[in-house]
Amino acid sequence: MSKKVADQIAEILVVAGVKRIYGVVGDSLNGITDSLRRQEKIDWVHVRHEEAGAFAAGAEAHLTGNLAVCAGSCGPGNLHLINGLFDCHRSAVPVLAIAAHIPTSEIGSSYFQETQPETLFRECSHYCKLVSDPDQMPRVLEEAIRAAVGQRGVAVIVISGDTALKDAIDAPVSNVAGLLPARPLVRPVDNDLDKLAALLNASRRVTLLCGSGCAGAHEELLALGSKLKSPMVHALRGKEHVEWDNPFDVGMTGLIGFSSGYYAMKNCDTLLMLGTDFPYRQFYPEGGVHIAQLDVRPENLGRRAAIELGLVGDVGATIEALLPRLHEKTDTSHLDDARSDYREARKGLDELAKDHPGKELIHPQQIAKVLSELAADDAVFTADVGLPTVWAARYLAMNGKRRLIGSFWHGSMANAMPQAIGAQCAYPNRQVISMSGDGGFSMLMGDFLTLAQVGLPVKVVVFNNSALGFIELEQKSTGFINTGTDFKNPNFAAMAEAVGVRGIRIERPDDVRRGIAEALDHDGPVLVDAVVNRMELAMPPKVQVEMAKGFSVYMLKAVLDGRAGDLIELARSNVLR
Ligand SMILES: Cc1cc2nc3c(=O)[nH]c(=O)nc-3n(C[C@H](O)[C@H](O)[C@H](O)COP(=O)(O)OP(=O)(O)OC[C@H]3O[C@@H](n4cnc5c(N)ncnc54)[C@H](O)[C@@H]3O)c2cc1C
Ligand SMILES: Cc1ncc(C[n+]2csc(CCOP(=O)(O)OP(=O)(O)O)c2C)c(N)n1
Ligand SMILES: [Mg+2]
Repeated sequence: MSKKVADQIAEILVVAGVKRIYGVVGDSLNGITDSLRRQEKIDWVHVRHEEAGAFAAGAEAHLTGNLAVCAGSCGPGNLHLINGLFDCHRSAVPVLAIAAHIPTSEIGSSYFQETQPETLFRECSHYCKLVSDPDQMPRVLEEAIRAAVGQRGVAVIVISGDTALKDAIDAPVSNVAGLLPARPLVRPVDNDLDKLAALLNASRRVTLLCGSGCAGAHEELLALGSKLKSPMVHALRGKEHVEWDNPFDVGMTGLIGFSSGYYAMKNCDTLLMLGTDFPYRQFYPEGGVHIAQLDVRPENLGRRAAIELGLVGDVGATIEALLPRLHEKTDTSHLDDARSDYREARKGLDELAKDHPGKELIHPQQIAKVLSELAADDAVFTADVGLPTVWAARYLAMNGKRRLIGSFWHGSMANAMPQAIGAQCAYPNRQVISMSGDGGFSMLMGDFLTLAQVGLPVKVVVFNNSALGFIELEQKSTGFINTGTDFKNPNFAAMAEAVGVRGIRIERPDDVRRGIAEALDHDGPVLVDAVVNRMELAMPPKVQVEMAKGFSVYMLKAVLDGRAGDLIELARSNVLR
């Protein structure tokens, strides 16, 4: 049999190191899935919903740093990919989507299932091209792969089923080095490093704001902190890379962050942003504070706060070149103050996670804390958007081996379990824990069946508060009457058992540790149905009124903090106007 375009696609993906494709089959994809079947080198991971496939691919790409692939059949099949692909693209992880298309001869005739994939995927990709002739191959697929890997994000190839079944042209396929050139090492020029050093040397209280761009630069970060005696605040996506074994870490800042993070940034005279795109402008210091920013992407400089110095470079390489230019500071008072604020904030949060004997209600914080205590050293955690993100950010202890993934930019519900599927496929022997909301879990619940079908030992912990809790809290705190937030949930543990997955229901604080230990020890997929307190008063302490102006989420903090006085003040300035 002559080589088909579909075979060529499969071959190129093997060269690119692709191990599996997540998707749902369809006639327009049959040529490709059949090539994979014959080739026996790439697994087809049969998910129940294409969105779950895209989330799974994104998680695999996030964890491994390598290209991951998902696919959908024409029309609705590839439309279902879109939300997950937005997440991958916003998270800047290299994912290729194969969007199968209607028959070539029918394009443009409002045919059955017709959409315009090149338009639809444009917004969530760096590259989106139609393959309509075998002569375009292998070039188009190779370009797509280089775009996804090089620019970090999504690339889409659109291909009709009939094109995939045409004879391939006899063209050479790139080797790995040609297909996947290594990332360059970028460093600011000496003059810029001198300017940054002069600014830091002249400052008394330097704070570092560190994001995911600090991955792989832990040692350099610590050396910088030590020389400058500077506290380090992390952004959520920086947590897994910055927080651990770090005597300079003073917690996260932001809506769901720690007050110590906020104050360390407010009380500095120079803020140095390292590999972060932390989005919430209200949390940046104002007036009189110098801000410098280092990022590999020039377009990300200065878009969150007014900076006076922007440098393009890699965090690790730049710190290395910067260190010899810095004078060692001796005054530790700024760091000491921030560390002491951090200890206070940590103490308050840990108090909320305690199991008080005789109490009936389980605090969701207790679940998260016990998960952190009992999980494996190299566990992968995924957390749903909503309150599970809050619990993950506050209670999971990172250690340089553990990983944490969420939908932190796109902010989509239902991300955690599908991401856990991708994590477990990529790392079959690691413990993978999905911290799911009951809303998030039930939104893509069909793919719970994938755990049993594919044999993925994911531990799904459902924070069952019978509500869209995050939004309910927002509604309550901003003066809305709760609407559309409650759930009539089944017993999720019994439901799990009915589909062949171990189910453990936890209803009392005394049972939390035992239930979670049993789940983590189980040799296969498990669902923990953790019945937790619906109205959890859990926002960070000591949020100042001035932060809240025009920003309703802060009212939430005032309510949850029990500071009625502040609330009235906030209501006056925000709602009663
Ligand atoms: C419900 C909810 C609540 C949230 N609340 C908060 C909150 O309170 N606080 C919070 O922090 N986040 C919060 N987030 C997440 C938030 O939206 C952002 O996603 C997060 O703050 C971004 O973290 P980051 O700066 O590390 O981001 P990234 O986007 O990962 O930023 C990394 C930056 O580093 C650059 N970079 C990459 N590699 C390098 C390198 N080698 N050298 C130099 N630069 C590099 C990139 O170009 C990018 O600009 C929340 C999300 C959700 C869903
Ligand atoms: C797809 C999608 N729909 C709606 C929202 C708005 N939203 C954000 S969090 C949330 C509630 C999540 O509820 P659940 O998963 O039960 O978690 P909880 O906050 O209750 O712990 C909603 C509706 C969203 N972010 N994504
Ligand atoms: Mg809920």
